[in-house]
Amino acid sequence: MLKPQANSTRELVNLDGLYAFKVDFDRSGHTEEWFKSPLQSDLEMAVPASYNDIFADQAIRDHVGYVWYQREVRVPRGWAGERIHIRLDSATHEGMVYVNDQLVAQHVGGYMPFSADITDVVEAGRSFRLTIAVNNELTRATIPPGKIVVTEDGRRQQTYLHDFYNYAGLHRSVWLYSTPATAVEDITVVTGYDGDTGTVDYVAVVLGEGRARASLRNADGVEVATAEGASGTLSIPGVVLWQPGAAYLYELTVEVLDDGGTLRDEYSLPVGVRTVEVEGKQFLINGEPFYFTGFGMHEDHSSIGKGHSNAHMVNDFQLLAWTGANSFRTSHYPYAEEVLEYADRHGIVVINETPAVGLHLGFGAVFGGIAEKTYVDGGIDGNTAASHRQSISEIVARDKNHPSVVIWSIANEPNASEEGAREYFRPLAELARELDPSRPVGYVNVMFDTPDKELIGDLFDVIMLNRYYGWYLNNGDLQSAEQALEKELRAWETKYGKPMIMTEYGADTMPGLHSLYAQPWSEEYQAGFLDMYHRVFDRVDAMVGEQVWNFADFQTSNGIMRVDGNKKGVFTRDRRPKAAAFALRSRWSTLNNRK
Ligand code: GCB
Repeated sequence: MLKPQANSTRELVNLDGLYAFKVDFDRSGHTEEWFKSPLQSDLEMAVPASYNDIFADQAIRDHVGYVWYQREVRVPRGWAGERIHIRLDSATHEGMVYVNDQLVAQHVGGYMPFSADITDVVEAGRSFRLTIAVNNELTRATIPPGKIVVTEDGRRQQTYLHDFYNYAGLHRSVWLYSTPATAVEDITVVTGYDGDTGTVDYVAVVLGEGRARASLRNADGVEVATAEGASGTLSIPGVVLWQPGAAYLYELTVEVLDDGGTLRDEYSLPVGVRTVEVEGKQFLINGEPFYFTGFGMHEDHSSIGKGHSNAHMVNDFQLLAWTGANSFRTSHYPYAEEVLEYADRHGIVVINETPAVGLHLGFGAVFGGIAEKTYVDGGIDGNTAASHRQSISEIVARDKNHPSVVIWSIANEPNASEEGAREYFRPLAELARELDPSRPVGYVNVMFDTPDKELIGDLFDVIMLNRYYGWYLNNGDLQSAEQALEKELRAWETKYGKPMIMTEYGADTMPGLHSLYAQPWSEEYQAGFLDMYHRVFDRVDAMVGEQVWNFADFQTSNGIMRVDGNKKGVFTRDRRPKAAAFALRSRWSTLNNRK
């Protein structure tokens, strides 16, 4: 799944900006065929952004169902004879794309790109009406799952068991692009090294007839290796490895030539040469023990919600660097591709997570409902599993070539102790490994599934734990929390003997609330809480990482546990530091990142 690019054989037009916008309150857009004429609405909506917080209208914010976007698009004159495609970097959670009167693409899964070849329905030099219907509904068959309930007075409400607001819309860019008839359709690279010789194994999928060749340039643009054919190995004498904190990228170019030697297509990809392995209780990058520091994050900002913004992204990365973080987890869904590209360029290590969050129906009780069994028909069942397989396949297809990505996290806090958990997860773990044998695979464990109850850890390479001793348990009593935490970590170490990462630990904190005492919600309590966890991590051998929950405050659904969202951020939602940010900066900038 190659990201579109402009080069000597391909063109790319960005379609971000303002679109006509209409909310389908009566669910009549499809029957009335809104795509066939200009949308009857005064509203305009910016792309990319979530629409929820833009209109000062509760009905739009709470809407469950489709919204419609529309604009005119002109196909460049010079594209005659090329294949023409439309690509959405995401549509949350379902996108239906119409070119004039015709449906050209439909995709379910809110955090992944999809595209359609529209060559046969558009014309170079002419314009067309682009209409996109976006649906925000979540059901037990989607990833993440959710459930729509109907109130007594007939309003439909979206419920879900994950702790972040169900922002929706066109969160990422929209593109029109061209490719030649003979084209590079996909590239997969796997890197390694032996001594100071690096290797880049590449496999290219080529559409149409042609002779493929590959070349590799170093960061100075000097060609260092070439190979003939659609697959092969490029050897790099005196390789410079991609290292955490010291990124180095080569550029791989795959070209396709016709019989006469004329270039038909080319595609270039940044490549970082590095290895990732699990050995005993250690997590190795380039053969050296790596210790993760950083955060679980969210794509979340005020006004734009989950919309990608390069300015906000750069600012978030700068704050990560300021705290001394060397990594983050894309909790709880794949982030925009720009984020991974940035991490590649800056040597930030990423745990890449699918949107499989909320697969624990016992959580209903926590959110004010009832605790249900998880692995039953109509619950997390075969339909959910089919979407989950799609999520795993797509995240690997999109992100397999990023050196920054070192672990696939295939789920966050599923029910891992109930009967049915093993049957559900075994094939999914196998699928992830089969699709990418080069990276460790894990899932993130919830506090209820302690090592005495948990059933699936042996299916994975790393143990990733979210723990809240001192917050949801032992609230306000860090001494008891410290003992309980250490006891549990030692039990995990004994049970599996695998590397362990604390993927979440944190305390809700009101900025500006101070206390001399161990008082939950105060800035001092948050800092003291983190400090306590760090003491314990430093005593447990198998711990190979700490990622605080969360990088910044973020929006959630309503509930008595949330005050305008989740306040476990070390930064506020507008990215001002709480006291804990300084404490982390002091630990992480002095901590030897290799324990
Ligand atoms: C968790 C979840 C995360 C929540 C967090 C919390 O375990 O993985 O999505 O936001 O706890 O703050 O409760």
